[in-house]
Amino acid sequence: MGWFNAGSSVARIVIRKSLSQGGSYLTRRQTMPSKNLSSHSTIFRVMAHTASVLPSVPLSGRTDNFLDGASSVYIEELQKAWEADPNSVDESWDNYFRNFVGQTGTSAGVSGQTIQESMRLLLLVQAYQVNGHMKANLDPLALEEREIPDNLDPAFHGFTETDLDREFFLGAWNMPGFLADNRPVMTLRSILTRLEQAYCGSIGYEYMHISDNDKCNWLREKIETSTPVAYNRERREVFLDRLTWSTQFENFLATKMKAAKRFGLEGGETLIPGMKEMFDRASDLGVENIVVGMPHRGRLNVLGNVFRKPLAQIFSEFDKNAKPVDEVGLYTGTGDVKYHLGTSYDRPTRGGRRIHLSLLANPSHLEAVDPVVLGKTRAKQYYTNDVDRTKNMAVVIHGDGSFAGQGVVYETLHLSALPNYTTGGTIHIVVNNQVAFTTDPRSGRSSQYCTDAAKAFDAPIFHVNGDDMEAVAIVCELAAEWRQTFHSDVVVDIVCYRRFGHNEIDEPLFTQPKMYKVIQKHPSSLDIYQKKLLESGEVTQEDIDNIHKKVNSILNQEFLNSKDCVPNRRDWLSSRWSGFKSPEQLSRIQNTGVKPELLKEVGKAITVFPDDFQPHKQVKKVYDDRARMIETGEGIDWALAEALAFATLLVEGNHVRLSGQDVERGTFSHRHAMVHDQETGMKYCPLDHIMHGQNEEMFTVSNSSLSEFGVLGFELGYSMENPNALVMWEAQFGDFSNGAQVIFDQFLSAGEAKWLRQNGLVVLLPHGYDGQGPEHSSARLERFLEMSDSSPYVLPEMEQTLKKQIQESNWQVVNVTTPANYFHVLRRQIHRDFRKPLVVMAPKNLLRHKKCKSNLSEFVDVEGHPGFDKQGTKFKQLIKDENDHSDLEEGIRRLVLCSGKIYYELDEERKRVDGKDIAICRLEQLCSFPYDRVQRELRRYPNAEIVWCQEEPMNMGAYSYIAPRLCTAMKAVGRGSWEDIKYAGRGPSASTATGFLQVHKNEQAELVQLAMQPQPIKFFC
Ligand SMILES: Cc1ncc(C[n+]2csc(CCOP(=O)(O)OP(=O)(O)O)c2C)c(N)n1
Ligand SMILES: [Mg+2]
Repeated sequence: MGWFNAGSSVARIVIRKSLSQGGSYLTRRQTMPSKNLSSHSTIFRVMAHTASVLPSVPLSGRTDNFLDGASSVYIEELQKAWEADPNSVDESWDNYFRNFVGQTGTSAGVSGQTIQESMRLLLLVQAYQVNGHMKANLDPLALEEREIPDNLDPAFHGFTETDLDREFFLGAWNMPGFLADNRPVMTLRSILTRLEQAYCGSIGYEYMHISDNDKCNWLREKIETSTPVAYNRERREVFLDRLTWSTQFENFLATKMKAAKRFGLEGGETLIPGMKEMFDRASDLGVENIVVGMPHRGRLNVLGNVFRKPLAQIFSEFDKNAKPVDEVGLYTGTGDVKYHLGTSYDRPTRGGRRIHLSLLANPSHLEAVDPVVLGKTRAKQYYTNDVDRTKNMAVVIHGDGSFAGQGVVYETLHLSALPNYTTGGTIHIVVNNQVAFTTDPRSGRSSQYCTDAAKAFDAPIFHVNGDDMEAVAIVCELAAEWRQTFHSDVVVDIVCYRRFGHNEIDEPLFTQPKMYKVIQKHPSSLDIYQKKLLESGEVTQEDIDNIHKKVNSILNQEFLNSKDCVPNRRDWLSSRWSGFKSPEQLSRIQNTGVKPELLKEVGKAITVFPDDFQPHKQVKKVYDDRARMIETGEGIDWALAEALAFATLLVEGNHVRLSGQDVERGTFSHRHAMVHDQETGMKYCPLDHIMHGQNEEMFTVSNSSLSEFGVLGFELGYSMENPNALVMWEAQFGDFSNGAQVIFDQFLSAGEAKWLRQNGLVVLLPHGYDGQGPEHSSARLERFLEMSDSSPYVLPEMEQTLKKQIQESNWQVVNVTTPANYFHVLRRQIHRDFRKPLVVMAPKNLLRHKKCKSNLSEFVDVEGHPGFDKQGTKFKQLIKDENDHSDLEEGIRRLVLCSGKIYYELDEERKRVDGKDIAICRLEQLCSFPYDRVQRELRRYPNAEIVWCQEEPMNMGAYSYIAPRLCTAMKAVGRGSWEDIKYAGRGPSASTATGFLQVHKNEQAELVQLAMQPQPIKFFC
């Protein structure tokens, strides 16, 4: 075995010389070329000690732990001190000297061992623990050029060939693994053999970055075990069978569907048996549910072989003409390509249990599904009362390019240990085929490994040669054990290759000629494994042939069956969602008001603190004011309306969760859902105390990490699990929500159409022009409206008993202007028989606006009560003019339609100019467009000039969305057409808003005055 680097002796002499001369860290760096060493190598720290630390602290004062100490002079002085008084040194040194001195007399073989040699030996062992992975045999193609760190060379530590058969005393250390063996005396050769076996075989363990000693020791014990894992014949046959399935599945598709894109797993086939081992082991350790997210690569293989999606169904999806038969009356959506679809399956495990697997549907956007997987897992944990998070686990599969490159990976990892987001550890599997489309790792990442981001989170990383079937199984099992033991993230990096191009019709030789010449000659992992088992005599060629025959015959049979396969899209409801209506099934509109007694009761509960609790004075006042609002039934503000919506939903048995940056207090200091005792710092959440014995998590309000993509994705996943939960994400300002654009575009707006999965997530996006500049004004309302899937030119069915307008749209967008309406729109999310995402343009200055108040009566659902109208108390899609106009008002000369907080400014201006002949109506719901309500107002004011007023620039806000719809509504009631819609608002602009407060004020005043001006309004402002 080549332990000593070629030519190392010369280099080492140079290094040793500079060492003895006390060379500095910097000079050493110049002599050692590997850029990766500085962070890993302990030896550098040792050298630094040599130069600078040594003389500064008297020995008696040192408390160094054994493994931190270094220089020979230091150790000799330490030994003298120990000899004089064993208690004068750290316990670890005491152990060391005790063992060392105790042994020298008894073993002739070690009698010549100096303390320095002992130290160097230990540093050599430690070098392997830290850097052994750099020498591990990870690349099946053996093309990877990695510099082996110098400190893995015994010569670096002063040993020579002649030392190989000398015996050394290692000591008996209080540390599991290699040093804990009851073999304190070993030759250097056997020490090196053991180290190489443990750290430089087909598995490269990266774990020494973990700061927790117990975790390191746990791993060390597994890695440095003197009895490496050896699978028995039975297990090996299972691996062989599974690997054959994985391999033949791709081969079969390659021959049957030559030109089809499937993003095959060829080159990484051991993923499948590896995953199965992982899942079986996890099940043995108590896991009952696994939520999986994965990209395109090998997805069909995973679907067929791990999730047992019927193979016939998978094959049928390759048929170009395959399209779900038009199932009359059934919503079929727009569909998605086969390698994006999700599924779920109850899988029997090796241990005789069952494990429920769910694979989430995902878009092409690599890694976007990661936080969604975590959110869904967390919700499962809530609903199964999985307090220690050992029953529900997340597994996310990645590509090497995307794991290294996509920021959402980091954002997701960052959720892993946050109390309200942790799932007790995610297992990450990287199918590291050493290429991303046509990009080599050298151009695709700046780090040594594609997995380096995970090191920041103290996750162990197991790099494994994907050609070594059993090594893959070992690390997959180990990952499951780690997760169940430490409840934290772990990464399995399967280093493999991609046998063909990025997809099957791509030519890889264009860009990776060298690599693909090697690949062409490279045997498959199945070939390698078969050969190994044949050589070991554990299986015969006949056994192998039989497995192949069995697999091929099933594949062929399923292929024949696929011809009669009818795609079934009706599985859009999982069990917890049964009873919910699909878009073509009419859902009855329900009242969302509540009984007055209930309001008073919960109102009291959420406005008191425990006797000894001392909130901040101003917060106390906020709560006292809320108590007064409840008491008097007047002046209910935004925050209280929201709290009442939460409280009443909780009392009705629903789970409520609000997350986002600073949501506990509220960015605008209005919510104060979590209150802090000013003396003790203890936190108190009134909404946790509405019912006796209320589960604390039933209402969750949680500040999140500073991530939009990650956190919105998480909440989306959370809301997918159970429909009886009001799940909300609030952006700090709506402006920042575009950091999560992929979630809006790929999941929220299109998820139901693509994957037939309903979702009731609420997104609160503070929006409104208050002169705070371009990045604190606009939540980009126009984008949400533009993504609405309703036709602007077709009037939907508006008859109350047939109305399915909202059900048929992809999402709802509202810009609500009263606390009561906010209360109702939140409650409406739950009080209906379907689920639909809700985007709320949330206010900022309305939170404290003196006119933006509601009376408790508007929340109440009692006939005869002031808020009660014909259909009861519910969300108002349009709020009529506040002056009590009759059904026909011929004297009104202008009808101003608007949405959001501009209403209050318009109303003020109207008062100022005494514009009694102007009506102002608020479109509280923009999408779905309330045609019926708008037409009612058009009829009410037959002579009015029709104006759309907004504060956003003309190319933004709701104008482009409203104009054609308003036009359709007008035409249908004979009230004119496009040119009869007047616009009062800002002109087009590249930037969302001005950065100059005075300019803002002028613009705002101008547009409000324009809307209220006595003379008719021209079309263009
Ligand atoms: C966010 C995003 N950007 C770009 C793409 C286009 N794309 C599809 S696959 C791919 C390469 C992925 O490489 P890697 O993560 O290593 O996975 P592999 O295909 O090698 O398994 C790219 C760039 C994408 N799907 N998603
Ligand atoms: Mg790749």
